[in-house]
Amino acid sequence: MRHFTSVYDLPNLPEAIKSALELKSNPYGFQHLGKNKTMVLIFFNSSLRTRLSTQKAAMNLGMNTMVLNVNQDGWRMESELGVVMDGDKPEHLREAIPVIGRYCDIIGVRAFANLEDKQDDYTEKILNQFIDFAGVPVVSMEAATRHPLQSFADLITIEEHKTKPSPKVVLTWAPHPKALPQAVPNSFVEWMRQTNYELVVTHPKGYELDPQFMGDVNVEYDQDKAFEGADFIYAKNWSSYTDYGEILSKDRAWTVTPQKMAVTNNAKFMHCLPVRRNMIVSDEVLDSSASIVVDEAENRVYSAQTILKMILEG
Ligand code: SN0
Repeated sequence: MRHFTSVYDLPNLPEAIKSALELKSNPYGFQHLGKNKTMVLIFFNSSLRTRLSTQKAAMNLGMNTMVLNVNQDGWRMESELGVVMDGDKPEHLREAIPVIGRYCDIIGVRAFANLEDKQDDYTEKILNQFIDFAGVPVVSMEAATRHPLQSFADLITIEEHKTKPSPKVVLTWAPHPKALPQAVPNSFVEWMRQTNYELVVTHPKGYELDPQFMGDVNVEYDQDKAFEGADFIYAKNWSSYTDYGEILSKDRAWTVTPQKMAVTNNAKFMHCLPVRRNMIVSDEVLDSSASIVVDEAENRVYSAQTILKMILEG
């Protein structure tokens, strides 16, 4: 594996899960792999878990890390090719990316969807420039359309908590005050489709995800019905894909509450975090023993470490 941007970059998913669980029980066994190697983490957007867990993963493997918050600490970056750079962006990605590549062995990059131009976002304009110009392996730390390190951690977490071989997993839309990208739900569906779990997606009309990610996954527009007998509830807000980037609903009837959880099979509650309390999920659910959001966040270390280990070995 050279770059990691989606589940399709993994040669073997069950092997990757096994490797992640082994690293979790023996995190420091491969420090020789990262000796004298450097990872640079580039953030175009905010981060807490991704920043810390990816650095921790790299350090567990003996690597050094450097972090740059573009647009805050660095020069503002132009990403359009062929433009006259007479505005407020002094540096072009076309130079910045290969320069960063000369300073390190792996680049991690976070570049969210801008939610203005569907075409720009869904062709992964920024991530692909990194892949084209970095000269070193590139790891997505959430791009415009996918968040693969998150989905991998989600899968590891379900594997640890499941009590039957093929649990019922429900991805539910939930309300939020801001327009958010589709990256987390797209990716979650993409990874779940590689398993033998029963996957159901529930959301209000108008929030249909890109068919490229959904394939033949079952959509149940009635959230209560979707929750029946579920073993895992994965909540997430996203903005509309068809009405691109629009907020069509802030209906708090979709907030995950104890009443909704009552029809599940004692389901565990999951969210990638950060989570808006009493918008996405009520305090009672998030503070209950059903919530495994912190376990999920912990597993971000081992999803990242598995990927970095594979790249270093490659
Ligand atoms: C991001 C998203 O893609 O939805 C990152 C999730 C890992 N989430 C947010 O930007 C939340 C921001 C907010 O205002 O709640």
